[in-house]
Formats: sequence, structure tokens, C-alpha cells
Amino acid sequence: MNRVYLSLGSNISNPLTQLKNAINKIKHIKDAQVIIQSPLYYSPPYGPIKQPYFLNIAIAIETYLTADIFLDQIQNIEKEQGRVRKTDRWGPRTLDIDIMLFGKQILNTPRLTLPHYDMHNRAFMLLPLFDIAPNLYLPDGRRLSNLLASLDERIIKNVIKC
Ligand code: A4P
Ligand code: MG
Repeated sequence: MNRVYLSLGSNISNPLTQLKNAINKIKHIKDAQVIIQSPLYYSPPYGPIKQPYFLNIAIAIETYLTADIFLDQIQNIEKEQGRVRKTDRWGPRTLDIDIMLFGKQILNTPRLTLPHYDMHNRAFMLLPLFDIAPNLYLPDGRRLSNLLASLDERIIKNVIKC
């Protein structure tokens, strides 16, 4: 059984509805159980593209599925909710589901990087994660609270708990 932490984000086509629908679908994944979900966070777009603000949330899941099979499941949900892959890297999206952590797994394959390659820089991932797992350590031994403490205060201030 692995404890999995997901980050969900949306910034077009009614983000709140997108996230709610996605969480409902995640609850219906066979052999996966949603344990807890964070508050919602609203934040300016991170990255180089000018686009609408994002709504983000983190959720914790327990599952016996492998990381690969679990990724299939969440990518199906993204597809169902109108996400067109590859054409919109960094850009606006109806729904993005990223695996931040999959148990203690460290992985670097063409299809899956674990932990998420950039989570340590993203307040919109770390803040909701801290809400649901304040004592968490990453597989490399770094403590979540220390990652948050090393983020720029101005960035943190822009990520608003709803
Ligand atoms: N993949 C590899 N590792 C993972 C993982 N840990 N979880 C692969 C999920 N997928 C993973 O993903 C591309 C490929 O990554 C997948 O096919 C999967 O096999 P994608 O979702 O199609 O690509 P992407 O999300 O457009 O690219 P990228 O670089 O992941 O974009 P980001 O980094 O997700 O940026 N600002 C705010 N405030 N909030 C946001 O949520 N999101 C983005 C998207 C930009 N700015 C944002 C936000
Ligand atoms: Mg993604």
C-alpha cells in the first residue's frame, strides 16, 4: 500500500467545477482510496506564460496500484475533462493532475518522474501539501516544512488559501 500525494490544478472552464469533478472521479478509481483533501488555493500562473490565475488543491490517496497504472487512471480523468496533451505545455488547462509523491518511490522514466521534478519550487503545491501532511519528509530526507521555509516569502504571499 502506498500513500500518494496528488496536486490538481485548473485555470479555465470553471476551475472549481473541474477540480470537484476530478476528485469525484478519483474517488471512484478501483483500489484507491481518498484519505484527505486540502483547502483550495488561488494563485498567479507560475512559469513563462501569461494566462489566468489557477485554482489548486492537494489530495492524499492510499492505493495498492502501481505508479504506472495509477498514472493511466489519472490521465484518463484528465482526458475526460477535455485536456488536450502536448499542445499546451505550461499553458492554460482545464485540468492537470500531477503526482507529487508516490510513497517513498524515486523514479526517473520517460513517463514518470517521482517525486514531481519541480514541486520544491512551487508554493501552490507545497502549501496545500503542508495542510494535509505537516510532518512529511521527501524520499531524499528533506523535510516539507524546510522546503517551504526556503521559498521566497513574496511567492508564498501570492498563493491564497480560499
Ligand atoms: N509525468 C512525469 N512525471 C509525472 C508526475 N510526477 N505526475 C509525465 C504526472 N505526470 C508526470 O505532463 C507531461 C508528461 O509528464 C505526462 O505525459 C506524464 O507522463 P503534462 O501534464 O502533459 O504536461 P504539463 O503539465 O503541461 O507540463 P509540465 O511541465 O508538467 O507543466 P506543469 O509544470 O504542470 O505546469 N501555476 C499555478 N499557479 N498553478 C498551477 O497548477 N500549472 C502549470 C503547469 C503552470 N503554472 C501553474 C500551474
Ligand atoms: Mg501535468
